[in-house]
Amino acid sequence: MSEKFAEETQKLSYKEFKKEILHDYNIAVVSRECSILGRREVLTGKAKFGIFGGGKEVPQLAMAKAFKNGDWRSGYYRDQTFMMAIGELTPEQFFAGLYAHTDIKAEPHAAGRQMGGHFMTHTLNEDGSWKNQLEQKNVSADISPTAGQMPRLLGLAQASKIYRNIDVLKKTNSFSDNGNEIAWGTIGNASTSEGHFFEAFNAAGVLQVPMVISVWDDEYGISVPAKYQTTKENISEILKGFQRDENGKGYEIFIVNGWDYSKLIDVYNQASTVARNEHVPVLIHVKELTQPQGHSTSGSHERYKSDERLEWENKHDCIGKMREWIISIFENEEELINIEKEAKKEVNAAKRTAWNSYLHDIIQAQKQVLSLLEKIAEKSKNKPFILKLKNELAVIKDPSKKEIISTARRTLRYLIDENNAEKTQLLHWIENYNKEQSKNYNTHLYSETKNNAKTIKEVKPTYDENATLVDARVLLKNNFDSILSRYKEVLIFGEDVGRIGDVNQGLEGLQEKYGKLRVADTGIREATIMGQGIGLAMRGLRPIAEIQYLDYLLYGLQILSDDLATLRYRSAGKQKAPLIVRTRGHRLEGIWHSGSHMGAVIHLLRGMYILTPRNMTKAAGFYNTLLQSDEPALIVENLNGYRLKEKLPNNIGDFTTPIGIVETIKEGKDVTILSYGSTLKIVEEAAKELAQIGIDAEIIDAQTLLPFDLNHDVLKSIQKTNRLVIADEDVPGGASGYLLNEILNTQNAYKYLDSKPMTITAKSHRAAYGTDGDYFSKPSVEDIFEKVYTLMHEADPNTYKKIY
Ligand SMILES: Cc1ncc(C[n+]2csc(CCOP(=O)(O)OP(=O)(O)O)c2C)c(N)n1
Ligand SMILES: [Mg+2]
Repeated sequence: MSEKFAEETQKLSYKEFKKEILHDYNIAVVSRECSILGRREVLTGKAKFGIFGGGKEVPQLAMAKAFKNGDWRSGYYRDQTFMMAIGELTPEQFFAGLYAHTDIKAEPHAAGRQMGGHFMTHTLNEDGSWKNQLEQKNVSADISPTAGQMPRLLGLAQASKIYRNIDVLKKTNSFSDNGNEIAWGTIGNASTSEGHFFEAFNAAGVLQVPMVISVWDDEYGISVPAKYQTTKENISEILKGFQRDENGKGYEIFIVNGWDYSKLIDVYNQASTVARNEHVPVLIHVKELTQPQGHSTSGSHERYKSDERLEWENKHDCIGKMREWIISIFENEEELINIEKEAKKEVNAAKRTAWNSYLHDIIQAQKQVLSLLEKIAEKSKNKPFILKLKNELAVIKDPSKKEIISTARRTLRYLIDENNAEKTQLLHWIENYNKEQSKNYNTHLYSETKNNAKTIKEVKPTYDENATLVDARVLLKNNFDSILSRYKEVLIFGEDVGRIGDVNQGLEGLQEKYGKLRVADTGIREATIMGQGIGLAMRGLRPIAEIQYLDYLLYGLQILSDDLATLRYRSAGKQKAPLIVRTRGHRLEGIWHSGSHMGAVIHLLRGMYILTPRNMTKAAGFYNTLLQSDEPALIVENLNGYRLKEKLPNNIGDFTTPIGIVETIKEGKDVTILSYGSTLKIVEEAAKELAQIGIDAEIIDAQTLLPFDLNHDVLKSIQKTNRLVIADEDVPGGASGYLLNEILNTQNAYKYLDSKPMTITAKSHRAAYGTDGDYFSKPSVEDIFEKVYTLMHEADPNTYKKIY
């Protein structure tokens, strides 16, 4: 027993001491039994896939002891024992997760939307408002991409620093008690090979935030051993240079074996004290862990581990070692045998209860369909066929929803020319079942609460009679100034955002006014700038995180796509992170300054709003709208718009730009041209030239790509002009393809078209550098003029003679 642990335990009576250890042992063996039975459930076909925490139980007991109310975890799929130890996972819930039970009461970790082993706690009430995070243990919803938990972890930890150091936020709130909360991260040894790990690790050292990272080291990443993963096969060894010392701030680093229960408790205690009190980040390298059942249910580890390794793992199993240690102090094995026996019984019973509960409603549905089919068959001329379907469904002992509804739908094919009450009943059943399941599987991509951004009403900008024309960046800056003074929880950060007030001076002077924490420079590290935003937003702050140019969004895109954009969905509406991502793009020439991969962006970021304001007044309005809502969004400002003149509104900070509403910026009767962002300037110029030869184009600004045109105003325009052109700078089939699909398929505008719908896009190529490179890569005024003219020529060759 280590000294520190002995000291701590002296404070407890012998009885209490023993009770606590046996309690922990019990959690560990219950957790292990869950892993063992869980694997069996998958192999016998009751669940699709299993990934478990076997072999990592003991360090998680220690982490749970140091984890306090208000703290946060951002971890990965091995942490079932931790979840059990903090009281947030029962064996029954464990199996409900494995079966993908869609009732959130039975499966509170993802309501069946994620594979088992992905955990969370609820941070939102039913109405979408925040719960008091100080009264609970907080677990940010897990994601599967390895190291994807790291960027968010940084933000969760930084929130404590913000709450501790910004006076106006210190008042009692439900997120932080003077910044005393730790963000605890867990990651597998192999996942530390990812860039996200190193980026977040460095950033936390720079920021000095209370983040404790545990590396669960079992020397493998699926089948690939440490020698292919980590230099010197040792993550703490190579991170030694981060150790804080007289030369500068850095990390506290601990190394401990994962089977050493008492030492682990010491280490986690020390880590907790350092991180909580001093806001120093900590690395705990937990070594000598094992994976007794292999990586997951999709394979067995005997395929890639040597006999020696397997034997070593057997000897070093952390529960086995803990057991030996307990026997060495209490000299009594019987209690342990009893705990083990009871655990088996308990887990077996929990498994059965969870399965029955999961199946209950499904069996009801099966019975309903069987009875409907029986009645229908009696009346149908296709009786034998329907009875065959019925019988096939009847013999399925543990049916899936898919098997039931698919049988019901296939039956309809035998009833095509039959009409009776029974058929109507079946149709109703199918409709209702689809609706019910849609609630289970297809909800909460966006906020379904009253704070939904789409409900924020438009407030138009208003102007003094003699309103001044200003550089648009001044308008934006004045609006950010207003935002920072109205919303104390707003923080703006990114590369060059602080000292110089961003590369286009949209924040000029605001760091001086609001301080280095609220308007902050960051390192060049887009993935963790996004992660910072996500974590801060989860803890009640309102970050505006900047990606310097749209071209570099790709570095942060993975984390936005996998984490932020899925958060509400994967948590079934129980977590949110209302992060605003600010960037600028379009019309700087060259491969990396062409910035128009909007198609890629909208497809990867379903779950966020994608807003493309055509000027800074519109952009400012979007910020104002979003801050009144609780949803995440990306705003793409026009890079060439900051020096253009715009009229300064007199209601800065108050006016809003609505989400999902297009704007007609020029009325016309001959052709509808839809565009967005900076391409609109080119479209407007082309429209002027077209007007000179008698073609009257209607120009519509899409304004928001996700969601697009909720009122179907483009359809109304097409009903008038009967012609559609979509113009943008993306590749063919990119954002213009998406818009075309929305208009033709969702709005059904094809009925009103007299000409083939046309898209005018950049070439199906890469964009070249410079003015001329741009001209020959992207749509020009001439391109738009000629293409629209050709469209009109095809429709009316007498009026519009062939141009060339
Ligand atoms: C980005 C990404 N790449 C690959 C995978 C597939 N994958 C899942 S787990 C895993 C190995 C992780 O090993 P480690 O981090 O050591 O954790 P362990 O499973 O050993 O606890 C891999 C490659 C993934 N989930 N995400
Ligand atoms: Mg590993």
